[in-house]
Amino acid sequence: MRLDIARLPMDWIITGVLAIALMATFLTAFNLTVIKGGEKAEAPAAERPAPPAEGGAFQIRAIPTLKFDLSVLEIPANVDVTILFINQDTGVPHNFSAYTDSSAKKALAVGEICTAPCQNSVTINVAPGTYFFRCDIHPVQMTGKLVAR
Ligand SMILES: [Cu+2]
Repeated sequence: MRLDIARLPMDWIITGVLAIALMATFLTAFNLTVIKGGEKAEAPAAERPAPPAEGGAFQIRAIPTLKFDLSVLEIPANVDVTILFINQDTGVPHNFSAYTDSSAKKALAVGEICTAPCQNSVTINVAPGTYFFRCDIHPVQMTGKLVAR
């Protein structure tokens, strides 16, 4: 009788230890999966520049590779317009500059060149019309129309 009683808790202990070991294995595997998943999910977010401070801002992005996200940027005419330039073409320097036309001889605004991830802004005020914008570093690949109405 005593032996049986002494044996029963030993079985529980062994069972308990095995159960804990098994749970620990699962929890470790689960935690690793969660951490890996979290890293994967958060990596792009960390690379993403902060959103514009105020809503309704005019913005244009440089995106991979050597592209603007817009080929036409429409803005209101005869008011100060702030254009936020967001460079998301990681590791590549770009800027946003606006000119009266595609000869790019007369600048309306020349944005600061920055290497992604980065952002800056320019302010312009133009009469209604169709103008030209480009990245001054990549004047062949990165161009578009600036339309003021
Ligand atoms: Cu560029």
